[in-house]
Amino acid sequence: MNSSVNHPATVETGRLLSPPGFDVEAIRRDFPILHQQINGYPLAYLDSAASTQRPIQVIDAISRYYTHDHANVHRGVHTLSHRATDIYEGARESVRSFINARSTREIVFTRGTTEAINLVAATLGQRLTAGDEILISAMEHHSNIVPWQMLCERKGTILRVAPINDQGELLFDEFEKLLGKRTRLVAITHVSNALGSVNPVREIIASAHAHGIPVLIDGAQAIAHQSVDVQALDCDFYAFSSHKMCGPTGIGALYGREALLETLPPYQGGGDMILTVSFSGTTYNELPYRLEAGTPHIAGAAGLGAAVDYLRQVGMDNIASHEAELLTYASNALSALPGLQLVGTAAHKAGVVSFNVDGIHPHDVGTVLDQHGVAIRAGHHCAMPVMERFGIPGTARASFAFYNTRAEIDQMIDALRLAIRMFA
Ligand code: 7TS
Repeated sequence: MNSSVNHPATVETGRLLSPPGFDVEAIRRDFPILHQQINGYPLAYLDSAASTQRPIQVIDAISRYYTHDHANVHRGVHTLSHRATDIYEGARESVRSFINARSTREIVFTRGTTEAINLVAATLGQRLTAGDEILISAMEHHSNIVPWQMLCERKGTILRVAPINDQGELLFDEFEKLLGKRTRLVAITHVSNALGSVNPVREIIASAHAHGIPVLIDGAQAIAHQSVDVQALDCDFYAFSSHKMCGPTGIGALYGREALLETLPPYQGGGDMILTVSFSGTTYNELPYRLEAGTPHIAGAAGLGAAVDYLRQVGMDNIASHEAELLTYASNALSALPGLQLVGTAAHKAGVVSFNVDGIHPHDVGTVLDQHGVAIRAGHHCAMPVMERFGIPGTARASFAFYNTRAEIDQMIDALRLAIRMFA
């Protein structure tokens, strides 16, 4: 591993006050994609909430897997199949340890957060009946809304939505009032992708558990930005995507408490999820394989394992403090611009800043920024109910990762000043 992440913080990067032991320039050297010009400007990649970039260690792990080790898993007697199985199961162990799950039986590989939530809706959902309730919040991504709406259509279950305030914070009292006798699951995001709000997930889980209700946490926007300990949280399910944590696309995981996963019926049928098949009946495999039908994304797992190793080397606490610093810097600089409103001003926020500029459509903001090398996302961010709550069609959104710098935020602010002058 040619990692440069263990270097002491000898470089004071711009005016960035990096945490001790954290050298952002050394980290950036691990990310080949960051070193390019876009429209004549250095790329400022401020769209990590949509997808993070990958360090060379992850790219190399995937390339090494396909160059030396590829075969199908869990079935071969030959050497390559054993190697591929070791890599795939090794990644499961890395993920287990990263989130401090008790056992690898609790780590189910999926295509990502979306599939992880759909898996729970399709399996746990089978035993729900008309009138049972699922409780979500008003700040969910479509992935944590639509699977439940589809379940409601199939089963006659009812979707309850805990409201948020004008800052984009969950109204905890209102949430608690909605925990009822028919609530069968709370499904709530750890961090809002559109607003950046960090939910008080420990309190949410404790409160739901006091009523005997299991909790699914959508961890898509949290997993790469703070340390996550599923045992300390005491959650029942935790869903996340590899591509939002420096790993490849097309893979992610569902953590599930083993005792609860054991009660779930199979999700999809096919190879790997069975022990025996005959026309007189089929027996299912043990966890987690029972919930992973078919040939999995083995190369994806190789990359995800490398991504987890990389994040651990950088250190989740370093990542959280560096990003908190960027968030404060960006929020202050944006608030000082004329006609700019921040959308989402929760007291506890992650590295996401959503905003609107008077008289400029968010898509035009995005286009002008792209002309200046700055990548942000514009639109509803797959959270249309959030936009409806704030009475806006969309926002411009900058989102940060540990490889971002203050200089990139300055580049965005300069381009925004220009946009404001252009559209004035
Ligand atoms: N949940 C949250 C909170 C998200 O932010 C996203 C993706 C998902 C679920 C779905 O993840 P997937 O990997 O299964 O697609 N969020 C975003 C975003 O903010 N911009 O692009 C994708």
